[in-house]
Amino acid sequence: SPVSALPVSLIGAPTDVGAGDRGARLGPEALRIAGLREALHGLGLDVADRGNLDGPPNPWTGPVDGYRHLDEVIAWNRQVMNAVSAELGLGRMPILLGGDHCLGLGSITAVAQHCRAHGKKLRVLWLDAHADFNTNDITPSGNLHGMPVACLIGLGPRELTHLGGEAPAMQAGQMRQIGTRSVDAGEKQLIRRHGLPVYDMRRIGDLGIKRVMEDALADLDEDTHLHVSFDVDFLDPTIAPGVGTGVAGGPNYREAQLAMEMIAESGRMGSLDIVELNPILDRDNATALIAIDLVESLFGKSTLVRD
Ligand code: B3U
Ligand code: MN
Ligand code: MN
Repeated sequence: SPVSALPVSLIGAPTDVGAGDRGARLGPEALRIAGLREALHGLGLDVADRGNLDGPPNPWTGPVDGYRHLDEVIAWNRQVMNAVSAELGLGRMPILLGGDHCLGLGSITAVAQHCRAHGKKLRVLWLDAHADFNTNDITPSGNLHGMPVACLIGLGPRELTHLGGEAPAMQAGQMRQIGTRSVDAGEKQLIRRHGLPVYDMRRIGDLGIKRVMEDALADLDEDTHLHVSFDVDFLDPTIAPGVGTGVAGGPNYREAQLAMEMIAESGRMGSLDIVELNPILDRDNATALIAIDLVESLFGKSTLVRD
């Protein structure tokens, strides 16, 4: 039985303007073909597919001032922010189908605005191999999918930090990063300076995924909106090869599934991103299928024999 009573809305954002590889623009269709809507419907949820947003094509040019495709990233994030806002306004749970992870900025900016307007607390779970906490002076690539977390806490170009009008959209302390294992040198310093809470793979090894998720989900109450930003490269690449920047040493199937089950049991998830799926690099859409399987767990599919 589904944990969420909220109806859900799928929003496709077919772009890879923030990524270093092309192919994440095909993510929304791969998730649809693998049966995302049907899977959620099968859990008893009311699911509407809003189709795909429209935005500029990927110009595939180099970085300017440390940013690749900044204008295009701004345009796509505006579209995403408006679409996510509209669904939240209708009392529905937006599920953003990326697209690369630069879109987490638009999605979470909308969620943070919604929380401010309704006096809700915000907690963001960032499930990702990467911290996505770079800025233009420290990025090794100029790719904006490596920068959305920095933009969310007010570090970045004004058009992105102020996407929702005010900046910052959120505080570092409202986020919990989980599964982190690839962080650039400058990014590490910035994480320390801003006190960004990170449960990296070493910590998952030390404590186990259960303790880590208990910590990351601690002190949620009925006034908390939980946003889950699921970068598919969170998963170990042996089970999820269809991503542009896979990093060895990630959560295995059962660890990821338990994390999702515990999020479902918190009962607080109000919005979700599924990003960085790259079908061009996948085998037989296997990564889309595993992502959907884990999203079912996020929505309450249980492995308990007696529940
Ligand atoms: N930290 C690197 C690599 C990266 C970040 N996010 C992804 N890759 N997917 C960068 O380019 O910022
Ligand atoms: Mn990411
Ligand atoms: Mn990543």
